[in-house]
Amino acid sequence: MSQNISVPDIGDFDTVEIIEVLVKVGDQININDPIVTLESDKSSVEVPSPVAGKIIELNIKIGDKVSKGSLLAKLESDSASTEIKKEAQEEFSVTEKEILETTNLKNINPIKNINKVFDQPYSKDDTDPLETKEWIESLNAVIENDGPQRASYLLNKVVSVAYTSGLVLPDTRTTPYINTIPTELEVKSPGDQNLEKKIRAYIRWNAAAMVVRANKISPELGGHIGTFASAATLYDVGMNHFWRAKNKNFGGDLVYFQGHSAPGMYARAFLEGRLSEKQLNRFRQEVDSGGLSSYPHPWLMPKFWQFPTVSMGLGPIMAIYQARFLKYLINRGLLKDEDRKIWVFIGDGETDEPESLGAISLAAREKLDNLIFVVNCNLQRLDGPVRGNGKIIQELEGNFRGAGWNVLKVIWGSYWDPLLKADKTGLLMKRMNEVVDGEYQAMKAKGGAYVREKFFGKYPELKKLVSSMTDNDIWKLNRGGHDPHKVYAAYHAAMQHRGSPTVIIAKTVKGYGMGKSGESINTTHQQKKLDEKDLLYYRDRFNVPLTDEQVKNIEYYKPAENSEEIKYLKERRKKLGGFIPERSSLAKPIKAPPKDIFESFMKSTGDKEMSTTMALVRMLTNLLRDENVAPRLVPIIPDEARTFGMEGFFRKIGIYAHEGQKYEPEDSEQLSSYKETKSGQVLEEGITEAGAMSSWIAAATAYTNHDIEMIPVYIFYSMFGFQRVGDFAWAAGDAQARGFLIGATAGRTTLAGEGLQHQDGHSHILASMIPNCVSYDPTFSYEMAVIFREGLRRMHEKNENIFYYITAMNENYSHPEKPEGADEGILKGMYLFKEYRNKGKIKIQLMGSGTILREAIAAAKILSEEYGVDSDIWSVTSFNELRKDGMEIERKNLLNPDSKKEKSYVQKCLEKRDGPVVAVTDYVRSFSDQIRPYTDKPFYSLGTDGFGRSDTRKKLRKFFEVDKEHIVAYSLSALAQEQLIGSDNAEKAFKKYNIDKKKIFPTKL
Ligand SMILES: Cc1ncc(C[n+]2csc(CCOP(=O)(O)OP(=O)(O)O)c2C)c(N)n1
Ligand SMILES: [Mg+2]
Repeated sequence: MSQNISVPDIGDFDTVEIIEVLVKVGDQININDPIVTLESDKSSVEVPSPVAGKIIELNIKIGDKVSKGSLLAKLESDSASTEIKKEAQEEFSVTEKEILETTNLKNINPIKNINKVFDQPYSKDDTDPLETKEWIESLNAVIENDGPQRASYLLNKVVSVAYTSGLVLPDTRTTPYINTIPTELEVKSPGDQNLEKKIRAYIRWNAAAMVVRANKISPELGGHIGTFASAATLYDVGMNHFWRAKNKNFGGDLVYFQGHSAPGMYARAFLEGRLSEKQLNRFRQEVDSGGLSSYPHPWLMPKFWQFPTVSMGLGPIMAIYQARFLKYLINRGLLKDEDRKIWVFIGDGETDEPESLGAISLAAREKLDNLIFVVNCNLQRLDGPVRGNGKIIQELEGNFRGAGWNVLKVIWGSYWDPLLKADKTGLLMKRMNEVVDGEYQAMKAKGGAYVREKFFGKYPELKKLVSSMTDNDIWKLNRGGHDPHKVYAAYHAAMQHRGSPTVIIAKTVKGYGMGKSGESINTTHQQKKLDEKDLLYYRDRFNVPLTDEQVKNIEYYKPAENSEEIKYLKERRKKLGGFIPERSSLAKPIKAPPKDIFESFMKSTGDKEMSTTMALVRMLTNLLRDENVAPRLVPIIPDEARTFGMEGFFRKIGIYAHEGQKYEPEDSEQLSSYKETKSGQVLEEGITEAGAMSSWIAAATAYTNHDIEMIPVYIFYSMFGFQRVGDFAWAAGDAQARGFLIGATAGRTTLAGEGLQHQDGHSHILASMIPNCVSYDPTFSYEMAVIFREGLRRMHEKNENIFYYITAMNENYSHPEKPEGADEGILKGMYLFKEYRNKGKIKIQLMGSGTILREAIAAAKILSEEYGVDSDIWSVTSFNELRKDGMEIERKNLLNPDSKKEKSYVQKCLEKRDGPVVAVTDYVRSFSDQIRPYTDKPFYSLGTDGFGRSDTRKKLRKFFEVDKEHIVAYSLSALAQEQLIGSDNAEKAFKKYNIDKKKIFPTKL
């Protein structure tokens, strides 16, 4: 049966042009195959076929203008069914089913299989304990007779009814200051506690010894002892029982280690035989290769560290988006679901960083039950207590619970269990609740007698409770994070939990075991020296089998290979699939797409005007037709797709949404409808550059973390790029990210109306600071195409560990044909775009980049026609790349004074060219100034130094003095300064163009 294919609703546009016809008569096409590409002045979008079949008639050609309803083609359909609708329906029903499953109370907050509510001791403030007892007994009766589900229902019902009658309800964000998991429900560790304790002691010792040794070599070196000392148990339980390594059968759990706990990871790797004593001795001495990096830096230890975490706050948010990206890969069918987990270790002080907690609601919304945070609450940060006047654990519990996380508090160790049980007054819990962190910290610094007095002494009943205990017994009352049983139980519960992410909030002691030298004191963080006495104390505290002499020599301790300890440690890791951390990649490279995908961009656009952003989006659309590239592209946008003309991607490849689409979008009839789907490809992040950047990093490092090469393309307002998330970009460099960052709406004068906060005139300078970031500021679509294609080849086919930053503009203009042989120059950073040879007497070298190159081109014409000045026009695609080349060559020449001097690429380009250089960009002058030393010529730069402001492009370019008139006038003045022409030419131009010589320099305006 024949069927018409017409233009669907195209939104805001009346008529649009057909720029590509993607089928021909006789083609057999599938449902959703693109028929034509339409382009408005803002974006291009493909029209998909609503049915499958054979094209029997084409009713349009390239260049035709069409509107909604215009007939495009006729097709002999395979079936007249409305398959799209059916497909959508199926997707919806699957999603709905899943939603029902995951919103099920049982999954979100598994009701524990308890028999009855624990007998609460009477509280002193209870005015009617008997009545309270009756309520509790009723609850117990429901639990026993009708089960916990019913009990939970009743409680919820009572609370909501109370709420509607206006009763002020208790604040339920937090729970009492005790462990979340009741003692009787703790799952016991199957491990050999005796051996594990010994292993932990050796690791602690070796970590501290390594730091002290480094510090002995030079006080400039050293590291941190106190942090790992507080976290050793938290790491060890994970290493011995939970964290599964990557191997040929399993993708591996991913663990984000707290940056400055690195010594502990090295110390364990030493026992495992992965690091030698020699390597430990080279902690923080990396220059002569083979040293161990201060913190987790994949760039410096590419076979070991996976995640750069030491800049506080980046680890947690990157990990959240990592967990989300893992689900994305699974939902898109690119990875199989192996129930891998992402574990994240952060300090309690680190939670002050907005990035640490800023994305926790996303984690809950996305139901990231593959994510487990462990917050090590040692109550201290660098200078002092984290919340001296409050309780960080309670504060975090409130935040995470409020966001929808499963919260497991591990506050008290097993030694407290009998006391809590024995207390019939309720005062112990009351006291636990009322003591603030500043006091808790002081108690661990001051000993058992102090605790008896200050903690238990407040209430006579509590003092009595511990009257039979010695001060030492009281001192031994341990904190949950140091108790392997409690930690195991929490980890186990976290592993079982489904439907939301889990946070384990563990209470520990900073500098645990360091005694007077650094246990729970305000200066613990920076303690990197331990004198002999301190070392002997530390050895004794953990029973490390070293002689006094060995301790004095700060020897490491490693039991023999066939010792029980080493055998156990290795056997545990073998069971868990290998060692952690370990960085590797088995990803297959992606074959760069054939040239023809980019061919159309090499031609002139004639009268047709477009922006480089549009050209890029078109390029991406073309790439989605390449079978190798298409599935791996990850377009990432923080709520600006429409600004960049990318809304066509919504329908074409879908927006990733783990629950699919539970609503019919308002614009469902339109070609660019807002389509959310479980297998969606676009990551529409909302207004979070930090989140989008974290997603980009996850995708850009998928080749190592998931063994699959992905091509992330993150498009953002260039002003909200490096300036906003510069530290992430730096971390991306460290992590060896591969992918594209696109700074759109770039250029101080090109993003006209938006004003000071939006107009970027320096992102390239910021990008230039990252050693493995390759950056370009192209003007024409063929430059963009050549650069993008090379980026694909270098990063994703050749696997170079670099990433690209490319600026794209929103100014529409026509694009010329690519000059013959320009490719090499485009990639190296400059090429001769055009040469004026009218009079052949006086010459000037005009350089420009981005949209301002066009001002230079216009200026060259004026200079030639009106002033008889010839010019060479250079399109500088990358001042940054030219600078890198220049620096390297200069260094080489300095190192080899006797050898023939090599020339930098800039020198080679200019050596046979006459006249001074005038370089002009839409960026601050220091951008083009970078190549000043390599030109061997007088050099004048024009740029947009100063704060932006809103106005038209024309006025802004005049204001910043980068318009064609200023280029002409300043060029003439430069030639006069070089005594190549008289100054009257420049004066004439200043007058002609009304250039106010008294105008204040724009940086001061
Ligand atoms: C962004 C950033 N700011 C500052 C620092 C310096 N710094 C390193 S550790 C630290 C204190 C960390 O305290 P916490 O997170 O509680 O970790 P702990 O050592 O107590 O486990 C600070 C301020 C940093 N690494 N990163
Ligand atoms: Mg801390």
